Amino acid sequence: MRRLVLATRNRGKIVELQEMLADLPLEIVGVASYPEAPEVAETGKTFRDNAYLKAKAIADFTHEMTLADDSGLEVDYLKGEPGVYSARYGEIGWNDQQRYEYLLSKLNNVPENLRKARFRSVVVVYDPGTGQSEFTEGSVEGVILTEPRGSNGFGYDPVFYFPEYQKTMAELPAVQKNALSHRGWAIQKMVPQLQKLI
Ligand code: ITT
Repeated sequence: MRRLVLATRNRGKIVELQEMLADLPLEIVGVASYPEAPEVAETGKTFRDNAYLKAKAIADFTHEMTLADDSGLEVDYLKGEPGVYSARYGEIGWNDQQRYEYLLSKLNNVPENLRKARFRSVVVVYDPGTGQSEFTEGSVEGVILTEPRGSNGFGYDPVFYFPEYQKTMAELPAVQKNALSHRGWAIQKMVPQLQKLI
């Protein structure tokens, strides 16, 4: 069976990606299986650039087909912040809760109609054998709440609200999040590409 390395160290992403890709005839391993693999600096200005940097660096090290996701939250009132800086928003060393509380503090007293936001994900699969890469994207629209709700998922999920479901991303069961999330859409589009590569 062909191996696919997930070029991510984010536990939340690893769990989701493993669930989403479980039906494919692939041996899926996390980058943690390669303890000497490099830490990849996300120096790109776009999700696409950073996804490619991660996939290529890990594939060059492992010589295996590699999938990377670069994703983040764009808040309209904050002109697209935190965007590519979502994982590094605020101070170094903060946890997810400290980061979303920081986001909420930036939106203090901002009315609901101005709290629109979206999650975006760019997924890339890089094949070191051919040097080819395939990109797919997904996004999902929502509203930033004033207080967190729910404990599923990770990152900004507790403050990202879907008006049509009347739930935050953190109140959705994993199966439902995976079916409608930014990463879920990007992976659904990537599956046919992966099937060609297998
Ligand atoms: P890797 O680079 O190792 O994959 P990372 O967490 O640094 O892990 P990114 O640079 O792509 O990954 O940053 C994505 C950040 O965007 C992530 O840390 C969360 O803060 C946020 N994010 C992305 N997808 C999310 C989701 O489904 N739910 C909540 N927050 C999400």
